[in-house]
Amino acid sequence: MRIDVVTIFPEYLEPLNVSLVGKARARGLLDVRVHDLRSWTHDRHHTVDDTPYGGGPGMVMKPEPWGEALDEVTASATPERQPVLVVPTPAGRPFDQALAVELSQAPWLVFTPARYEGIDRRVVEEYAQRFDVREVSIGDYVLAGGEAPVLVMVEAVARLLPGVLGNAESHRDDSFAAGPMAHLLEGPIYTKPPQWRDRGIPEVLLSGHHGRIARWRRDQALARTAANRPDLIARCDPASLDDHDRAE
Ligand code: 6GU
Repeated sequence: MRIDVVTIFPEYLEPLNVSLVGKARARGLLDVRVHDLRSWTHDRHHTVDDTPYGGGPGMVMKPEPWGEALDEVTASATPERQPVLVVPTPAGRPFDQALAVELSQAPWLVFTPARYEGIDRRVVEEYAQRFDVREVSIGDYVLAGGEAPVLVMVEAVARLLPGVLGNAESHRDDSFAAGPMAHLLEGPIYTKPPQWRDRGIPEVLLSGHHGRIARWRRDQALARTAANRPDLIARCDPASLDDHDRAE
């Protein structure tokens, strides 16, 4: 997969050199290119913002640098290889695992993280005529810019790409993954030592009884989901939970 990011803070994307995403890049599974929006300005001050029409607080990102940047970055698009433009904005559709899976199936993502109050609306309108454009929010709070959301979305997408995670099974019981545990949060996990500060391991995990372990994990997942995300319980299919018990 190719990923382009156009930003006025290229250094904010440095974490894409680290850990899972950094390794995926080093292994050639992911081609990430970060671009400085100001390189598509032509005035001495590399101006990217201006005051909003109609008044109001803050500044708006000017359309011209974005237009030149996106024209150049997407110049190699073909009917067979179309980029999906991902526009981070608190006014976007909520980012979730289903959207991460969908984006992970695209050959090419272009992210346009904005600062200030956002980008002149005409930019989204213009590129929506040419490409699949997704305005996406990472949650119900306001950040100072879209760069941190890009880090979040790229990591969520990258770990779904073939070959990025060591073990293909690693996705299966993820919180929010599709399948029998869909809509349930993951329960608690344990490792050695078996005693730590007078705290032991739940008996069942030492029993070797896979059926009981699976049922216990499901019960823990349900209890945690009920406590932290009661909204998710309603979306849970009781029959598929029983399938999960039988599958183990
Ligand atoms: Cl994508 N951008 C900004 N600025 N704030 C946000 C967001 C995005 N998602 C949640 N808050």
